[in-house]
Amino acid sequence: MRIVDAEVVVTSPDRNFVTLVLRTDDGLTGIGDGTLNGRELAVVAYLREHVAPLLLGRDAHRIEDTWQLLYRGAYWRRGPVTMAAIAAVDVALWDLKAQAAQMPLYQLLGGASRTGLMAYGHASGQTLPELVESIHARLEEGYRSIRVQSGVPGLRSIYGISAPSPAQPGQETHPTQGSPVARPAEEDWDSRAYLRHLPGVFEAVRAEFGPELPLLHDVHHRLTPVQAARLGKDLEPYDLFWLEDCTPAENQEALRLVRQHTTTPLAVGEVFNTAWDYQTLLREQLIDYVRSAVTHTGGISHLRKLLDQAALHQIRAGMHGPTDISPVGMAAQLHLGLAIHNFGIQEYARHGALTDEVFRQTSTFRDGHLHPGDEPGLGVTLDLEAAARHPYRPAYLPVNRLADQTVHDW
Ligand code: GCO
Ligand code: MG
Repeated sequence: MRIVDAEVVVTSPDRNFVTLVLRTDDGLTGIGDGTLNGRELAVVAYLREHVAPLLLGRDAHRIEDTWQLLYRGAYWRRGPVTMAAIAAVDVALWDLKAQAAQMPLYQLLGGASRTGLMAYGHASGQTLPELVESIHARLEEGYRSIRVQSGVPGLRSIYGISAPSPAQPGQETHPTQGSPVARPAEEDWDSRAYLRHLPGVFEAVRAEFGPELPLLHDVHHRLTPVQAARLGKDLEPYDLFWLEDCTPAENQEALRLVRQHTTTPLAVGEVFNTAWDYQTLLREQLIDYVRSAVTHTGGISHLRKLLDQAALHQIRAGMHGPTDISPVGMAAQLHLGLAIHNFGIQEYARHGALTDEVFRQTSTFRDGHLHPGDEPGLGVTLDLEAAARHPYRPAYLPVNRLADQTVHDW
């Protein structure tokens, strides 16, 4: 099974996606997601210019060897662009191998460890009644676990929610794209106002929905360790499933302080891209859930190693799954999550109808649980004609500022 073609497809049905398409001499096509929200074209160039030429003529069965070749062979290690590009290759190779074996991919990863993957959806509201309505809407869609994000009095936006802010056209022209330069939307932030407001939100949500419903919350890297410790303590009465990214996680040691002060479970790592980023967190048992996505962590091969290491510490997978993970990346993590023992929960934000036209999927969502389906491979096909109808659109993630205009973590 030799690789004869490596094509990088950029499409923007509801948002931008980068997909690697590998074709083999025996007529199979495998796909992998390399989408890096807001920096998509960096991965495209990395794949097209530096990776695709190395793949031509290689044996597509040699997944681990290809991974090591791309990782060690580059000399320069880690980083979101490199690891997203390697992920796209890795997932496309697993897709090919599973198609060649005529098995759904989860069978090659050890077979199913459960009947389906518990998924959580996003609810948010500027005010409490809007939030309650949003939770009801998710429950009606079939979700059985909910991430709760709330507006904060005095702040303009509900922070950290996944809908991309529309690009703000600037005056200048982009040097290579010829179109007006896109500008990131600006949001505002006040940690003290947030810390005062949030416990009351969870108190009201628990009063409305009762003790059973698993509730999650994402702090989006905004607090200092001591602030995060206080928030974790304040939220203990409301029994959160997890508190996510309470501090900027690249400072792994910060989680020690948080951990010493609260029993609220902690989830970290959507912005990490290798297992090495978790060494202190795992060894010292500072977190409860690993947030890494297949797409941002070097693919199934590398994330599997990280999750197996996490399993030794009773730390479970809570893989990142907003809409910037494409249906291809999501399918990869559904197969992985079905197979591993230490699966915890899967984030699941539904894509729009246009995305579903471009990426045909076999996965199902029933009674709060996802399943990747039983077609050979990943179970996702990319419709190249549909993809071509939606060209790349420049877009940035928002940036965030304090009242005095200091840039803060978004
Ligand atoms: C989440 C995330 C996302 C990110 C997004 C950035 O937990 O779902 O925080 O919503 O903001 O992936 O691209
Ligand atoms: Mg998050």
